[in-house]
Amino acid sequence: MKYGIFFMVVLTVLLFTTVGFTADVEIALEAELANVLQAPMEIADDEQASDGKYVWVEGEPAGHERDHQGWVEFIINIPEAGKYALWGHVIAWDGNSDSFWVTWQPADPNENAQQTQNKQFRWSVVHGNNWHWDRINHWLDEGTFDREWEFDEPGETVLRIGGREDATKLDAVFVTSDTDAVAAGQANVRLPTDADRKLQVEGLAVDAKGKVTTTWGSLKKAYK
Ligand SMILES: [Ca+2]
Ligand SMILES: [Ca+2]
Repeated sequence: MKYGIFFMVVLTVLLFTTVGFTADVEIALEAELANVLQAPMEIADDEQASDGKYVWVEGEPAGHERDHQGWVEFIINIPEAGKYALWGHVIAWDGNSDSFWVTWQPADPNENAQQTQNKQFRWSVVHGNNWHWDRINHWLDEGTFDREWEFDEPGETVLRIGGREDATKLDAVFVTSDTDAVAAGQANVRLPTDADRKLQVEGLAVDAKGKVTTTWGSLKKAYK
């Protein structure tokens, strides 16, 4: 009997250890529930989008009238140190509406890429008129390469996705510690579920700071 309990404890510990070492961290975020929404980035409706909404800097396909303006910012609590990749659920009509600026602190510096135009932070979005997943890359002069971010410790991080070419659309973001996957199917990407949205909103309430609370108030109004 004593041994029975002993083995059950060992098995339980082994099981949790195995799960702990093999499971990827996966966080699904709704773009329109971002902690900060900076105009002219705005929330728009599309019944094909996750939860019926997405964010964009409104524009015509070849408009370029409001490039390099507006952003969404997500405060993401990552549960463990390590490398991470990001996927965006997007629409990019054409070559004039297919890019964003992306920084994720503290792995990236506190740099306003819309001002510095630093190509390290330039995301070339794969084209498509229907919602599709694209792994966030950096579009350098040498080509376009998948990005990964390394965090030395768990905790609060700040992801900013800023407008580069107007009319590029962002519906949702998927955070994963699987940095090897190059196709969405391999990366186990998912659109946010009700549980994900609840976590995104309530996680914010727990961590809210003055600035975020204010922004959230106005965003909630816009979201209704
Ligand atoms: Ca372009
Ligand atoms: Ca959405």
